[in-house]
Amino acid sequence: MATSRREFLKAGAAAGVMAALGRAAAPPAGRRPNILFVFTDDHASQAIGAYGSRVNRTPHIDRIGREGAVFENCFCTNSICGPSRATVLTGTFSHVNGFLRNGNRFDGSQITYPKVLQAAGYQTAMFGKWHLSSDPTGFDTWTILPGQGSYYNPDVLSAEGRRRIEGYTTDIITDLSLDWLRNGRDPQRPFLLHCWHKAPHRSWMPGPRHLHDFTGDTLWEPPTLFDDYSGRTSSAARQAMTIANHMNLPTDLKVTPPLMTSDQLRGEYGRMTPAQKQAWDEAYAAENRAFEQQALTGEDLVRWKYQRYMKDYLRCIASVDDSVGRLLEGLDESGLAEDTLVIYSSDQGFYLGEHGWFDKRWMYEESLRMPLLLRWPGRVPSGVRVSNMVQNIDFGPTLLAAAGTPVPGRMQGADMLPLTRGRTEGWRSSVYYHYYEFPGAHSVQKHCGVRTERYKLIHFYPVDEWELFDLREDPREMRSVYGAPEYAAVTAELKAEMTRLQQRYGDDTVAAPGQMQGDPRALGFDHWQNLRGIRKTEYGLLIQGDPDTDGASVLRRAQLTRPPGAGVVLRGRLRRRVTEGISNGFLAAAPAERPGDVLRGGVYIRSGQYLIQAGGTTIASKPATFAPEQEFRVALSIDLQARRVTLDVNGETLSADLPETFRAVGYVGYGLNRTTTEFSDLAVEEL
Ligand code: SGN
Ligand code: CA
Repeated sequence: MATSRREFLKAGAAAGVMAALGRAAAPPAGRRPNILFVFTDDHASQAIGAYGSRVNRTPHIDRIGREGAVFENCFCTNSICGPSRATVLTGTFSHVNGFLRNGNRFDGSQITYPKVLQAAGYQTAMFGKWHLSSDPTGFDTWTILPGQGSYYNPDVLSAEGRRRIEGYTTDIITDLSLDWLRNGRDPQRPFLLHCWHKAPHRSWMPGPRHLHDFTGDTLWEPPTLFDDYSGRTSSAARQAMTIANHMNLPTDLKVTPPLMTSDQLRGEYGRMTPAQKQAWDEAYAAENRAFEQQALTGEDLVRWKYQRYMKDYLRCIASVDDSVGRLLEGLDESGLAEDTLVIYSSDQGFYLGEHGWFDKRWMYEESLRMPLLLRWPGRVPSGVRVSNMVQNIDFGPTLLAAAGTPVPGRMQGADMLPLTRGRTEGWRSSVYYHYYEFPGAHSVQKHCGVRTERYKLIHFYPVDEWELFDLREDPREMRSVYGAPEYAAVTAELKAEMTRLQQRYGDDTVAAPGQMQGDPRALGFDHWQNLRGIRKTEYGLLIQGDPDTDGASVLRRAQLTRPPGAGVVLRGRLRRRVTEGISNGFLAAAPAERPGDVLRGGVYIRSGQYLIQAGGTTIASKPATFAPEQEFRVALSIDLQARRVTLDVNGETLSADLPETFRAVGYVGYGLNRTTTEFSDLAVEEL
């Protein structure tokens, strides 16, 4: 049962061999290959024919694998958009390239594989979703979507500025790519062409050609659609990505009476031409009417949402598959196919209802896994399936090795191409993962972990929760065996392996839970995040937040007498403990199912404001002046009937609408950002 000691020793020795593999690749015999890299956003391998999809067909994407290689175990290092892209470009883990979470700004001065190719004489072009905040570097030509971009009639950015292009974005990115391929480049030099799609990202808006695909079908349902998260840590249960509770009807599910005219859709729907709107409304009208009449509840409603979600997601993929078809045909027609390495991948995987979820972020299989198909005629055998574990750190080194260009020593991955010829000697036998974006969209706790062929160990380190999965016995990861005596030896080996990988890759960004002073449990708290310390004082509690991350909170169950109740008023006092730097403090509450979705109100001294925040976003604020030493009397009223939240600090009040998802007070407590604050005891009055 236990992974042998030898496997781990082999993994240790592999480091040197892998580095050699990556760096010693001989320049290819003939011409340097062109590279066409089609990258999508959130395309799960469960929705690709070549990976055994049970829900759709992708003949053109599959063709890449049939004429080349399918990598069955390609894993993301940090399964979220910007970080994955930064890793692909630089061949490094997030802690090395500095892009830890969406919203960071990519440092474009660092070395990337397009820059190396450009310096080696390649023409380089980038079209589509970039999502790294800073402008692309290393490309002769680029046209990108701003931020997440739009599905219809998108604005695009290039070195010349911003413009709007009419049409469906997946088709537009394909057109831009084909146009450059046919007319934009110098045919004498090899090229790198990035065709990086926005699709099939949320909110899954199909293009006009595929609006009616799957209508009337009933798609296969994953067996874990109604997962209740027992058998795993509280971190798994405390997310905000369920189809049941976190998908919204107007934008995600395209249901809102009257049809699509709601405010929430004004952004995307408002961009459409009258003809596009008409096609859109016609596609959804009949099913939406039927849905409204049925008034579904409970599991039936979840099933309906799943079907609608999946159909839209797969319709977006149908356009992506069309795109791949057109690009491959473009290569065939121009006689370039033989000399071109084609790679298809997506920035991470995605949940297609598994565990009841959509979205990604977790180290669990569906989001960890990236699709990866690669065709290089004459150099990669056709129809080969590679089962070795590769990662997105390997993309850059592989493409550079294919071009016969030296791989910069900073890159942490290795050339994957020898694997397609069965040369697997010395390849890694474990992969490392680290996710940082918490608090953040979908409330997935920070975690790091290690995966071997058979096991996966995950550490939700800010809350010191562990999970261990035996993937052979439990491939769906429904039951953590962490702590089971028969897995003690495996656990010890995996922990040692994780430390070894952290040292090897230089990851010192994991905040040791041991750094936390005091025990929130002993003080009656049930949930906390980004906390560094807590202890009792004469005044009440001295609480220290993680100095590197916003959004510390420490909460206890509300235990109200009149559930679900009309609401609460929280009353407490707080005072500054530090006289320098950021200093702040909030009273906080959270819904029962999602203690990570904190609603809080209080003082923020650095910005000179009283604030109400929901999930880290400010929803009401008022300027204030603060004395160096000051005490604040704070009352936070959450009125579930009037749907208002009101803050009173020393008699100054401000208020805002309650976020739509806040339906019952499950937790109450304190919040702060990167500082140490002293709070009095909390009084909770029921409305
Ligand atoms: C948006 C989405 C989230 C998604 C993130 C990150 N919400 O915020 O569901 O997790 O992007 O996606 S949405 O309502 O705006 O669609 S990523 O692919 O860019 O990392
Ligand atoms: Ca993504």
